Amino acid sequence: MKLEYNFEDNQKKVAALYPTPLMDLIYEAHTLHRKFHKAGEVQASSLLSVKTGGCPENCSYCPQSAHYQTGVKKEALMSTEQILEKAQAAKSKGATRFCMGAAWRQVRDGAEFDNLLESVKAVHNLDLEVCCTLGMLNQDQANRLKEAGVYAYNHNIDTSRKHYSKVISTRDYDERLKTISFARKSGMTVCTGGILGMGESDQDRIDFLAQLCSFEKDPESITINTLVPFDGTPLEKSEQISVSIILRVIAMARILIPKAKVRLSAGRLNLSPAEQFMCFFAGGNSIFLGDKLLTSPNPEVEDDMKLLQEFDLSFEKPKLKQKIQKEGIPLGL
Ligand code: SAM
Ligand code: DTB
Ligand code: SF4
Repeated sequence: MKLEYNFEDNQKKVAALYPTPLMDLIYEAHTLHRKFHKAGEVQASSLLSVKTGGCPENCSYCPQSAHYQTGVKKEALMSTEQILEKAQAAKSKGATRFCMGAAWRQVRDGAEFDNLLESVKAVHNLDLEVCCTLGMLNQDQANRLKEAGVYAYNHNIDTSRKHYSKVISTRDYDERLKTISFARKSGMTVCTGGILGMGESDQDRIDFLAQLCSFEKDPESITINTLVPFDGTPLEKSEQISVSIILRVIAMARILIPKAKVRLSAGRLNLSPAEQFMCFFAGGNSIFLGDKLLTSPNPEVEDDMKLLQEFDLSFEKPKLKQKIQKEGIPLGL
């Protein structure tokens, strides 16, 4: 199974671009952004942890790993009714995409997965774009998720191949790439990305970006998290990553994969409104809306509304199907 395409060439290309002065890099990124996206428009996704804590993996950043004492309680998989209630609330606040996350190493066939597939169908029927992040999958599981109505599968490569083994030892990089390839083959769109601020070097960030553009087909969505350090995890004492690095990586992602949504994910609470605005200027065009990510806090919805208003930004409109249901078939269709 071929997992990488032209990685070495991409690595050279990315290494040549990476040192570009930030002013020029962001100018180039913003110019491309305008070609493929509406400037100033931000997609709002909502995130829900449908199965929290007790994960057997040892990801050094993660509060949900059973290997660390972080105070996150292990909870059972949420029921379809519970999930639907949250999805409805997210939709009423303006979210167009609903992402369900599970603290699983991998999906296992059986009653839990069957229940989750029912939840996916129900959220899909609300006409929200359904995204799932459930750990590793095989091809059959990916196909079943697609059939149930999952639009996007999120599975992060997190960092460079070299740095990955320093952060996680219970699985390897190629297992990540394999799941991404199964998701792609099933017809789901792919959302992948990583975390900045885990002690990686510039070369690691170059390799990470090169990996993001070495899939058979470019991901439709790139998620850029900055580390939220949790007490009890091996990365608890990590230093906050600088805004210039966040901007550089976002701008590079926009240039390398111009059509993708670039999501400013975990870590927004550490960025001022002006810094977030710069991230949107540099190529970011999606956020998680709602005061909680999976287990950690995220800006209050009212604060995000203020941010949008203050900086003349707007949320991406619901898809046409949603508009038709609400307003009837528009003239000319
Ligand atoms: N268990 C599944 C998996 O690992 O693919 C899905 C859930 S997992 C929490 C989803 C992603 O959240 C991880 O791949 C990682 O990139 C991100 N994440 C987890 N903890 C984080 C933290 N403390 N700071 C920033 N991002 C984090
Ligand atoms: C992603 O890249 N970031 C989101 C989403 N995909 C699932 C998760 C962020 C989690 C931050 C830590 C927490 O809240 O537990
Ligand atoms: Fe488990 Fe995902 Fe957290 Fe890793 S990142 S410990 S796989 S929940």
